[in-house]
Amino acid sequence: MTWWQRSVVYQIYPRSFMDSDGDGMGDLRGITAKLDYLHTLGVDVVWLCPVYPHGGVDGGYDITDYRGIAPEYGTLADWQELLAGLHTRGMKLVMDLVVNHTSDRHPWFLEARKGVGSPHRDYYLWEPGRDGGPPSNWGSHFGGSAWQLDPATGEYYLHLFAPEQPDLNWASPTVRREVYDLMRFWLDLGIDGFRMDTINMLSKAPGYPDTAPGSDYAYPLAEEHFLNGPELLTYLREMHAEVLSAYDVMTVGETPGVNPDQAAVLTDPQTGPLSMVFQFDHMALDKDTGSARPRWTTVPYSVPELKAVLGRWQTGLHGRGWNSLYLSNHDVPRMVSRYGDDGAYRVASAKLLATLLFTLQGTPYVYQGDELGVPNAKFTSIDDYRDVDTLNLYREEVTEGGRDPADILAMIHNKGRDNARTPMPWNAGPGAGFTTGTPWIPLNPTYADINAEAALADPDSVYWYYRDLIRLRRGHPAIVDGRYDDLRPTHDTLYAYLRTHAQEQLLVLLNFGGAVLDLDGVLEIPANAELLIGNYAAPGEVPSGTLQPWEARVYVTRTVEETGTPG
Ligand code: TEU
Repeated sequence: MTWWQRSVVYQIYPRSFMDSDGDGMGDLRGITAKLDYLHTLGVDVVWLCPVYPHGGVDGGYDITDYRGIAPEYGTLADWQELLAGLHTRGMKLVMDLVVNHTSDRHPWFLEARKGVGSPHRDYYLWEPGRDGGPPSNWGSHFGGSAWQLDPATGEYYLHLFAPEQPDLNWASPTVRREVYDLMRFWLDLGIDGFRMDTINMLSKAPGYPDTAPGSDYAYPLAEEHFLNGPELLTYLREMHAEVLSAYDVMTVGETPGVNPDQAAVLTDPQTGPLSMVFQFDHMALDKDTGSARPRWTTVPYSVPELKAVLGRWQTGLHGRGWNSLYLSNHDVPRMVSRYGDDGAYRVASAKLLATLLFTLQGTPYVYQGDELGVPNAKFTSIDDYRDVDTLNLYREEVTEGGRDPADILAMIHNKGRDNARTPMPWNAGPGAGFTTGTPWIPLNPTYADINAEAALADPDSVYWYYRDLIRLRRGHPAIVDGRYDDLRPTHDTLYAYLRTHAQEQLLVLLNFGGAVLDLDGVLEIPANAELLIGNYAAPGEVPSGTLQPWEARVYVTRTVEETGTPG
């Protein structure tokens, strides 16, 4: 097993983590000031979302300078201090690599748009229009056409995200060399890896064929024409050979729409260009796929389906590749609101979800604030939102489409990206201890009750449970390396699985939902089972045969010493 297979990663969204200078925005010195908080939690790696100079359109994912630090975050010296602070504590740093697109204010694009003869022209993807409109019907992730007319030349450029995020032309060897150079820049400064933004969108289908409409919208997302495209593996293998193979680093590719077989190729221990992927199958469980905008809809998810999806990934990659484990990030709602119960069972369900994350095979990712059980923000006024994706939805549906604002706000309450982007609640004081100024986005309304100071003072908090789970994971090879077997795949609320390794076997029991579950006739807990951790019962205790609402338990049921034979 490699260090990154044994690691737990903590994701920092820098503008919302900690503000050290009172401008209302998180910054690097703020993060450095909180490293002991992370060290106590026990995480091994920090993934830092983009801190580079940017165009201000997509929370830093529209980069104008790949080798710099945005002024609101500090300086390169501040960044080096952060890196040193992590390394001194035995932690590592993973940076965000956003190279499917740049900002339209990146010098490459400013040059490219000067004219069809510009030496930088082919850094981007330009096409003539068709019948007085865009070259194809591809839609952007953030709404509208994925093609933007450049009036100066009469050509369109492709942007899979906002118009201010033009896609790079990966077919150009010059572009690829530029990317490899900037990767070496950070690697040579001593970072420990990259999280690669939308990395399986690099290779687009030749000719940009139209996609089937599938909905009322004029510009559907043409995923089949840009996810896992024909040259993707060639590019990633080249990147690995030219750059990554020279460093002991981890890489995690953000890869929507991959299946376990494709992920196994990407992360094969011998030949895979990446360490692991972020797959999205479990992110689709609560979508109404039949609707016009599935991504913005919410239907109750089914526990058997959750088990089927996670199980397919557990068995599909076992021994063949490596997966990440996550239930939230800066793009999706808070996990306790989405998969748990952020009302009466907020603490219990946050702990249950963590138990799931930390006992499956893969590298777990903790998104900032989830270790406190922070729920969705659910702002009641559209003025409180900042995310381009959310504001575009509101404009298209309410301002232009005439729909009831209440309906659209309900969608945003469930699925808006700003739910997870509110400032870290450090304490109950002004600015939640995040800032002495005015935060760039309002605080989560729950901060007076749900904050780090309160969690640290409460031995039963979600935070300490996370710390215990991280320790547990470290001490049990069955969690990192063991086989996974789902014991009751079709049960409606019980998620019960074994993790089996040569030296031991663990049994995990998770009661999804607010109902008490009598295990009699459902599943027998072996007589020798020893409780390692639980969100109701304490280690060593003999708990009852009944699971409380959102109860989670992890047992060890066999060790080599007991059976004498490795299994
Ligand atoms: O996200 C891209 C991505 O694939 C998903 O987040 C998806 O596009 C989105 O949820 C809509 O379906 C990455 C970053 O994580 C995100 O913050 C950026 O906005 C985006 O890329 C563009 O860089």
